[in-house]
Amino acid sequence: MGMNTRVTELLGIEVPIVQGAMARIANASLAGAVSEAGGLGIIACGGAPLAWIEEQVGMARSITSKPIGANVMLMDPNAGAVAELLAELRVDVITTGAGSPANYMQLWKDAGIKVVPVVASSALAARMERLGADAVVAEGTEAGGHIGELATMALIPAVCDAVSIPVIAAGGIANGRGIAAAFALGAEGVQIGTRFLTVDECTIADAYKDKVIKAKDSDTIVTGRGSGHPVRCLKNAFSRKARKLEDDLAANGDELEAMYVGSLVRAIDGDVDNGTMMAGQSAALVYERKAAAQVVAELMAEAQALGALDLGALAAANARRERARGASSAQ
Ligand code: TUI
Repeated sequence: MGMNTRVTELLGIEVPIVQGAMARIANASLAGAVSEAGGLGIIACGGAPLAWIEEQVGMARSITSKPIGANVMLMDPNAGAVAELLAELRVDVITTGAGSPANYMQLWKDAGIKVVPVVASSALAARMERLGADAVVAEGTEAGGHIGELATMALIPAVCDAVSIPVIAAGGIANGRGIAAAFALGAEGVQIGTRFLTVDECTIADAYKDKVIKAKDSDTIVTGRGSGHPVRCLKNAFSRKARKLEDDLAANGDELEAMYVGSLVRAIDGDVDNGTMMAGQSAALVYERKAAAQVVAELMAEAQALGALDLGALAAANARRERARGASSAQ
């Protein structure tokens, strides 16, 4: 099952699959299972108390001796304290989302941590490379949660052409076909969130998992575009109401703000009508509940069966791209 790319080498993992950080969802149970299966599990620190983060990192380390990552949500008012705690805990990898990690990059690098910012444009990817990022996750708008504008199909090759560090593709990938497609676009790894929502080790309520499994391709909605914080989640009474209220933000701002308080946790606890069920468009491709290790094995088997992971061919294609990039920037 093993398959080495610059991403597996950099992160010290066996298969080029990173588990997406899902706020209030991705805990030690999920991250430990994905890492133990050979991918990189990520503990999501967004909105979490420091004591919880420390506890979860410890628990993940008791589940697996393989590398473990953590994610810092940069819009979190507590991001600075989380950044320092993770440096002290010396997690193996830090990914960041929803902003620029410029202020923490040196702290983490000095702690020997691999830094992998999540970006939604080639401009930010190039900035992250200049700041010393070890790799980037390029996340298309198909993803769940807080999203950018560009679709994965256009974003991944643009980011690959803009940087020399390895690119991990995210947004809309939930099976081996998606992995093969991402590699064809130049990525050397994938980040997958939504597919891991329904695995046995993911501790969200069964009702939330059932909604992901039932979702079709048109069953996600983006709220918050008007306020500058677009978030993709499953359609339900709550997200439809939020979208309606957004039509008159000036009049409904306070009501919206009150609605959102605790809405992630409500969904996670099973209130699928009154909570925010973050999920990506790839929810349409999630059909069942099984163990994380089984999902990882299936993803790799399917990607390899597609013949798309011919590493010799991919290395040659990437070298050609790199030469073309050098030639064009020398002009
Ligand atoms: O961060 C994410 N996805 C997230 S964070 C999150 S937590 C949350 N909780 C409640 C309400 C809202 C959010 C849920 N999902 N993905 C990574 C990502 N980062 N996608 C897009 C970006 C991004 C966008 C703009 C990164 C940087 C950026 O601009 C940075 C700059 O300073 O130029």
